[in-house]
Amino acid sequence: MKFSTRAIHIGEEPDFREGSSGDVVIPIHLSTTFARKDVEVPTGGYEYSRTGNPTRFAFEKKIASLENGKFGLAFSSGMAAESTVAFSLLKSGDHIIAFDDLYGGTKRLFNKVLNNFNIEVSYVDLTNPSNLEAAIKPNTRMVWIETPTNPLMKLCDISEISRIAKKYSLIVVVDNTFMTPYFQKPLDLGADVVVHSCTKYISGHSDVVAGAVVVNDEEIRKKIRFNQNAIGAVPSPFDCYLLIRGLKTLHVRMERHEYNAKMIASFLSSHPKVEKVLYPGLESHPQHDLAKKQMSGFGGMISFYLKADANGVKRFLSNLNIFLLAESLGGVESLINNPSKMTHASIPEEERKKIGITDNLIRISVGIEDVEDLISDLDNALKSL
Ligand code: P1T
Repeated sequence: MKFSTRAIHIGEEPDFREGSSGDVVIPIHLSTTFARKDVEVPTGGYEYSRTGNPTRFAFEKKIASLENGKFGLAFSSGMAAESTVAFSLLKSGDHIIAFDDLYGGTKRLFNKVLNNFNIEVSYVDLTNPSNLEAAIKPNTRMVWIETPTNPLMKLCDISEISRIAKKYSLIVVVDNTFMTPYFQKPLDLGADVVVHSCTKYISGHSDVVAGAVVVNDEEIRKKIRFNQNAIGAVPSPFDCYLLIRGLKTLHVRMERHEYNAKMIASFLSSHPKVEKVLYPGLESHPQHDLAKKQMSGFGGMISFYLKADANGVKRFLSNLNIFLLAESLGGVESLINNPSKMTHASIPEEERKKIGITDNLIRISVGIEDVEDLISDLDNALKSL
């Protein structure tokens, strides 16, 4: 089955057995526990809802299928997914090589949580894969990347990074939140673990906080699965229902996010008040060729530098009517964010400046509204500068 057919049907095959109702949509199994007739045999394999829940399993099956992976695991947030991956696959004394541009919360997890467990991180510019080899130490165990990165839209070559990592038995984790499996499939390119903030495009409507992990390797699955239950950061059955519902329209939404983003990126590129636009779909993006090679689309996220000082940035943001000034991304509504003050404020100023997260950097999550309305909203606000 192709992507959109799987998005709609996998995990929700109707149950036609005697006494079943043949639901087309998986029920929301609210029961926290599952009764059994035999003390040794859990009914249908279910014991307790943190350990396993039919609605959650349906979501896990669907997201795994869409990532072309064998196993899916759901979590109560993207950060819960990331923490569980780190605590399952690393131990005290280990070293991570991470892309130097990552979601601020991921850097906070690395710098302020994992460091307390003696897990070390080096931030490396992995736009050039040979920088990976140079950063490997005897205790390096993991490579952690986002591509494109949040918020600078930098790419790294997943196949090449995975090829190098394999030589040194390093686990490659790819945060695929920005692209979603519709536009990029890291496992097919050689990565070991895919993580998602499902709060974004996977759910797609800004109404659920959740995360997911997809893997192919049984040993890796076992470790993460153990801690999914042991740590217990699982999503509720209702959240799983929303995630399933979101995935069914992922392909349609992503096409429209991208269509709108391409138009907006091109509008911004030629605007005199915009210094530079960062969008992998633009030929001016330094890694446009890599984007075409490893992604099947360019997505709905755009960052750009305004030609403005702090007051100008404030004026621009407060003159928007449709774009909402808010953290997060990937919903049907367009959002705008000033990373240095919002999503990436937890990164020390010096480090932010070093990599290019300056105060005039703006990130937009292009929604699926009418693109003419979105462009005229931006145009109006730019006129205030
Ligand atoms: O918010 P949560 O579901 O816990 O996911 C964290 C996360 C992980 N990875 C990426 C690439 C992310 O962008 C995020 C969350 N990001 C935002 C809230 C944001 O506005 O960038």
